[in-house]
Amino acid sequence: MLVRMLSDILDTDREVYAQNNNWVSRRLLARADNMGFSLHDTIIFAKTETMIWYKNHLEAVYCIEGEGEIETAKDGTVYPIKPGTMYALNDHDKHFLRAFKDMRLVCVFNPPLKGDEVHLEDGSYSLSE
Ligand code: 9YT
Repeated sequence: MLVRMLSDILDTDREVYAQNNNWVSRRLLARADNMGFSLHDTIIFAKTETMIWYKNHLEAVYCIEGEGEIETAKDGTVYPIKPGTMYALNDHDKHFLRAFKDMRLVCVFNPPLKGDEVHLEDGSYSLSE
């Protein structure tokens, strides 16, 4: 059984800031935990826009606080995000993520992140070696 508090991982190497400081991701479960997915408690900071294209991963996102939107790159469809919204990038969908207020998101990645990844320039995470 794994039991962890968010407070246990703050200020550790499981707390990872985006290089542009658009978000901070607290990796509650990572690859070494051998669950087959990683689980993150992520804050997207207000007034930011992030281009994301997880070519190597599937991600599901559940919003528990804040307000924002995603816009698909393929056809410009905009989906509002508020507490209770879930979206799943089941087609590796390239998109823009915007936060109007700080958004707190629970994120699940398959395959799991190693835990220290930040976005590459193309908006992806590399596949952990
Ligand atoms: C929703 C999203 O993908 N935000 C970027 C950070 C990422 N989810 C992470 O590593 O927690």
